[in-house]
Formats: sequence, structure tokens, C-alpha cells
Amino acid sequence: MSNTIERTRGNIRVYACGGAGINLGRMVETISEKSKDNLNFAQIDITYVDTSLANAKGLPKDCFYHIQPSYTHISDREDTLDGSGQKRDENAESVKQAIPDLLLKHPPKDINILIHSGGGGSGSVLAPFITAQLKKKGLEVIIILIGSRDTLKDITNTIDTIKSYAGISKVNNSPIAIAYEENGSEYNNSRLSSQVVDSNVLLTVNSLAVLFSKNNERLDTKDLEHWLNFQKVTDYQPGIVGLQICDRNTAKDFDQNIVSVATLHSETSGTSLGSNNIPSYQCRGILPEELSSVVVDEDNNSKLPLHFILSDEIIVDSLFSLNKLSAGLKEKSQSRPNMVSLISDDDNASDDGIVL
Ligand SMILES: Nc1nc2c(ncn2[C@@H]2O[C@H](COP(=O)(O)OP(=O)(O)OP(=O)(O)O)[C@@H](O)[C@H]2O)c(=O)[nH]1
Ligand SMILES: [Mg+2]
Repeated sequence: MSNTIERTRGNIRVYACGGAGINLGRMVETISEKSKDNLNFAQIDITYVDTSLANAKGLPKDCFYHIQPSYTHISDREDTLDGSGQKRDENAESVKQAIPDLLLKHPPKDINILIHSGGGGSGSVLAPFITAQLKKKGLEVIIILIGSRDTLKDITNTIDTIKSYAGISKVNNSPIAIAYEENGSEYNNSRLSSQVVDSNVLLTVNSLAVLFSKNNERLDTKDLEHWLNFQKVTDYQPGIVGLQICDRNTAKDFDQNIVSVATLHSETSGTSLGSNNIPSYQCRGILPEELSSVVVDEDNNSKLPLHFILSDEIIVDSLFSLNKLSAGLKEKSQSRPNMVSLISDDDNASDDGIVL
């Protein structure tokens, strides 16, 4: 047995919810497999949850939780659920009732990451219900939300999902950090493909695994608790905040209001954000030497420090722009004349609607 002090390894539970969550959870599993024995990364356990089996093929049975239908009377019992078809209230009651059992079988860890889409009808309800339960227990949660503006339904579902997190934050008087990615969002005048979104999600989970490894010198659990629960150490009120991870180069261009930041650095990199944007709270940890040496750009310059920024502007800006788009689309559909009836009384349709 070693007679020196060692810290225990941090651990993360990923709840991969709904179709997009499951697809991304599978990718996270592949990358976390590579670092499964590396103490510089938190250990990641993934639970896949859905109302449907459509995305679950090949998953180990003990990692997948299929939401079962809720019923009050035995005669009301349905056999099984098979998706929500983008209707967020379709299975909401069954989802709500399943959460305690889900959390018993797949218990939360030090930090719980929920990955899901906003546009669908299952992950966008599952993840907020799980979050509500975890927040009630005072546990730490980070959301990775993939929004979409493909259709008006995607947009309104994404809006309602963001609003759900605002509601949970309010009810629990506790902040919720959301790393928001958007399929097809405007970025440098081009559209972000879902592959780019996927790789951003993987980078986010991988970086959080390093941040929560418990192996960054000078950074302890309380520092990270205060980073996420900034109301304990700043004048900011709890609410939803966007999480953005910036390195030394990208931090220079970050121009939104910073509420709190967790920074990983090397002995020589310093911890500054390199801008006039001074956060209300910053906690700092030294990245293990083995990892510091791989965080470099094309010219072999260190990209450290790495900043995990929480901003109250990011997520509100996204919500504002989705709201604007949805209002325009709704106005357009409502201004269309009523659907022209193709059948008149003269057509003499039968009771079945068949015109002979
Ligand atoms: N980036 C990314 N987006 C995805 C992926 N799979 C689905 N999406 C997006 O997620 C939205 C569809 O939501 P899903 O997650 O499939 O829906 P769900 O949660 O399973 O809900 P229902 O199928 O309606 O019951 C669409 O906007 C897709 O573009 C993926 O692998 N990567
Ligand atoms: Mg689905």
C-alpha cells in the first residue's frame, strides 16, 4: 500500500437521452474507452434512456433504460412505448413516473451530464425531468443540448426545452449550466453541420472529464461547486447559463458577459482570459504535465490556459433568436388562407368519405 496521499478519481454519469442523446452517447463511449485507465480523466459511466428502441440496437441491456407506460388502472395498461414523434407531452407522464426507478438503477455520480436534442419529443422531456429530480437532491448537473431550426416543430420544442431548464432553475433556486450546440446554426457565415456539432459535444465531454478528474493540482471539489453555483460566491442570481470552453486563442474573442470561470493551466501559461472581460469568480487548477504537453496548436504553441466559461448571455441570445424565428414562421402560416375544401355537397360523398 502506498504511504503517500492520493486523491480518489472523479466520476461522471452521462445520461444519454432520446435519439440524438443515444447517438452521441455511443460516440462518448468510444472516446472514454481510450481513457478508462487514465487517472487524468474522470471515470465515465453512460446510461442510455429513451421511450423507444429505435436508436438502441446493439446497446448492452444493463446500460439502456426503456421508459415503460404509466397507468393507474390495470385495464389502461399499454404494452410498450415506441417514441414520442416530436410531441413533448406524448409520454411526459410515463417519463415523470419512471425517473425514481431510473435513478435507483443508474445512480447519479459526482457530476451528471445530460446529452439530448431539443427538437425531438423524448430526450427533450426525459433530460429536464431527470434534471429536476437531481436538482431537488442538490446534485451537480451539466446539460449538453442540441438545438435545431430545421422545422417550426424543432424550433418550438427547443424553445420549450430551454424554458423548462429556466423553470427548474427557478423552482430550485439553483443555476443550470447548458452547453448549447445547434445543428445548422450560423457560424462564420457557414452552417454548422451535425458532424461538427457532434465533435463539439465530444470535445466538451472530454474536457469536462479532465476538469472533474480530481487530479488537477490546487483545484478541489468546493472550487468546482462554486463555479457551477456562482450565486454562493458572487452577486449573480441563479438562472440558466451557457457553458463555453475556450482555449488561450479563442478566449481573446469571447465578448459576452462572464459570470464564472474554471481555468486549467500549466505552471507557465498563466490564468488570464486575455480580455477586459473580468469574471466575478474564477477557480484554477494545474493540468497534469502529461496533458499540458498535448494541448498545443499547429505551431506547437501551448493553447493553455483552458477556460470553462459560464455566461448569462449565450443561452439567452440563442433563445431570443429562436423566438424571433418561430414568431415569423407562425405569422406566415397563420396568414395563409384556410385550406380550400376540395369536396362540395354536390359530390355526394358516402359516410366513409368516398366519392363514387
Ligand atoms: N448533432 C446531432 N443531432 C442529431 C442526432 N440525431 C438526431 N439529431 C437531431 O435531433 C433532433 C431529433 O431529435 P431526436 O433526439 O431524434 O428525438 P427524440 O428525443 O428521440 O424524440 P422523439 O423521436 O420525437 O420521440 C433533430 O433536430 C436531429 O437533427 C445526432 O446524432 N447528432
Ligand atoms: Mg426518438
